[in-house]
Amino acid sequence: MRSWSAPKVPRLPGVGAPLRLFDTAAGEVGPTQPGPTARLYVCGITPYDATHLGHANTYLAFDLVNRLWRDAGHEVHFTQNATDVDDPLLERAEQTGQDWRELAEREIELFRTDMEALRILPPREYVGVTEVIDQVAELIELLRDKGATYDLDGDVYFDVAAAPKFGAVSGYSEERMLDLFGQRGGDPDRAGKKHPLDWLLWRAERPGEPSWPSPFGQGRPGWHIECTAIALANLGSGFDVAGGGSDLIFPHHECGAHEGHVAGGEWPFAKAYVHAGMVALDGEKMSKSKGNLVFVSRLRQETDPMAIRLALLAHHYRSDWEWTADQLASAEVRLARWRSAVGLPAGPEAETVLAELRARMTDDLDAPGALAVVDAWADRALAGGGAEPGAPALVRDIVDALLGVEL
Ligand code: 5CA
Ligand code: ZN
Repeated sequence: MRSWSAPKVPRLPGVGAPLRLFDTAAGEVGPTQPGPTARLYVCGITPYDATHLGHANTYLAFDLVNRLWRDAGHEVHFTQNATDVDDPLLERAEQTGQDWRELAEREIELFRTDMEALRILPPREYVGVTEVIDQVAELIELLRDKGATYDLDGDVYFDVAAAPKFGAVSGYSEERMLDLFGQRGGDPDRAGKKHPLDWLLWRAERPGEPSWPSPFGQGRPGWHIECTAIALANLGSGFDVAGGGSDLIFPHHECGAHEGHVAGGEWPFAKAYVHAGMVALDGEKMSKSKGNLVFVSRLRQETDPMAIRLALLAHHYRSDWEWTADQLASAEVRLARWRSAVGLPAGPEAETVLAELRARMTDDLDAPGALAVVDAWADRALAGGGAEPGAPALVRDIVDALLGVEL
């Protein structure tokens, strides 16, 4: 599919430090160690509703990863999927009497415009699952050849017994896994399964549902295998970061890691599993299924997208937090102050701003710390401190390149 257009990223003097990130599988912050090309996979939307602030927060986090890697001198190969056929999409289309393809296409297009407005760097490959059904089926065949699957009434399951390291990504107890599996699209109670946590790879055609031919008969892919197939095809096994919100830790990233391991023979499938926190509204996680949403496209009608970006940056990417309207008001004030400061003919020297921002951001993306650094510079500049003529322009570039905020 078409990706979206890329904002320009200014080049900064010098080179940033290696990026350190919290890896869920390791349970600690450690250095990312990409080669010349850093490889990033970020799970995309299920396009049955518009982009909300929770999505935006997650994609912003990985946009920062992308920017910090570039600043450290890497090229970044970034791939993203869109889950353009899945139960929730089909259910929504059915409820509202729309064609599921049209619904998906419309929401994906809106997502692109939201991502562009928020200055999220686009993936090199933006792949809809329906574009790669054959690739997904081939991967399932490979898993079948390795003895990792079984058939249940025409559906194909991954046999969790074929994944000796199961649990290694999430670190969750079996009880917690069972609980989350049921809540997040799994079917722990289906009769006939060998183990409650075995997950669906291929779903045989049901009446009224879209389906494609495959070696296992007409049907459609299960959820986790799509990301494994798309990541493998574009990035290969052993890529640097697999990312998404923390609701994807289990089962999605856990299951995907073992599919990739069995298929590619390499462990770990991704060198680091990185997760953004959940954004809530009125005390509950923002989610399309609950409907407690603040849409990016709606907020964009009343404010500058850079204020939205700044409002999100005020939270550490790993924390869970709740959206309130006053956060946007504070972000608007900050944006106006920063714009005034970089519009001055001179200001306090900016090399230390660059060094401090790099230090904050490469330390597990401490965006709130980075905002404080720029705030302090802007305060000094607006108070008439400093006489460096090049400083305002350099701060403008730093904030653009590392935080993605255009002043
Ligand atoms: N299509 C799958 C991934 S393959 C999916 O989870 N789609 S989604 O539309 O439900 O979510 C898209 C991304 O936004 C995921 O990374 C998810 O973890 C993240 N996300 C969803 N809700 C929130 C939220 N309230 N706060 C933060 N991130 C969220
Ligand atoms: Zn995914």
